[in-house]
Amino acid sequence: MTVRYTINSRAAPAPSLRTGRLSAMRASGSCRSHFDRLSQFLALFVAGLFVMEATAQHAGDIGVGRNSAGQLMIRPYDPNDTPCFDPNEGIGLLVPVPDPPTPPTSFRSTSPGFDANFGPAPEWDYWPLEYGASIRLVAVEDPAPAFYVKYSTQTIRHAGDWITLGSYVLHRHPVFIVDCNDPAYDPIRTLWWCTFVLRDVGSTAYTDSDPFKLRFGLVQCQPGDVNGDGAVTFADIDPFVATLGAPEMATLQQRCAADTNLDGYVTFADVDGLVELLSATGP
Ligand SMILES: [Ca+2]
Ligand SMILES: [Ca+2]
Repeated sequence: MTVRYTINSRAAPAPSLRTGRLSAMRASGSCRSHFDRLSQFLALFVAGLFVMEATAQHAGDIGVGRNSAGQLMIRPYDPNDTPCFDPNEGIGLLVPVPDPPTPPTSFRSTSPGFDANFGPAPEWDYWPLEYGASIRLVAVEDPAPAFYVKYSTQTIRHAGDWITLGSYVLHRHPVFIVDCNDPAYDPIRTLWWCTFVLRDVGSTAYTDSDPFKLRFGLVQCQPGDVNGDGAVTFADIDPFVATLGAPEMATLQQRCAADTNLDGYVTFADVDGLVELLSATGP
């Protein structure tokens, strides 16, 4: 299990009843089968007590390199190597601006950044960029509602937008922003994201990286640990069901932990994920 981000000292803004309810209702068509699975699981392991240990958060910046075929790539995470941020696992932490107790006008993060100065990793065919590279971060989808990325005068608000990351020795920290004043901002949402590629417009002419999704949230949580006791057990089922039924009444921490499929909301689509987390720990 992976701890995904660190606890934010500030509570969430007052949640919206509307969007969370609508999300749950949109997913309700499959609620019967999901609850059937949960019931079957409970019957099967009713005597069990599952404990899930957290591992260290993925830390550091995103390593920007290329493979031997000349395609840009991000450096895979290795717990025994220099820490780097793996978008497949890590989630960036947003902080409120301005500081509490003033109501925030935005949530922002400058981490992870992008760094081309990691060493080679031959086992992954990961190599440093060569002189002449000029790398951009390019959005390949519209960012999540109310979410955008900014560096200096460059902004990513739509698919196709880009910002400059730099040369073969680049090390840059764009600002990832959730705008609370955006009409599309939903305070009950717990995650925002965008999918990007790395693009070389320099003389090295590397091909685009594979797409990767960067996610950002407001708190750290362990998926499935809805009661916040540090483990995923049967004791999380009741608070999960309560959060599912009334996400607007749950804490930010509970909504984060109950969102097992990482779509930013607690819906019936998260039931399977909870079952899998419970199953993964074993009786
Ligand atoms: Ca728990
Ligand atoms: Ca979800």
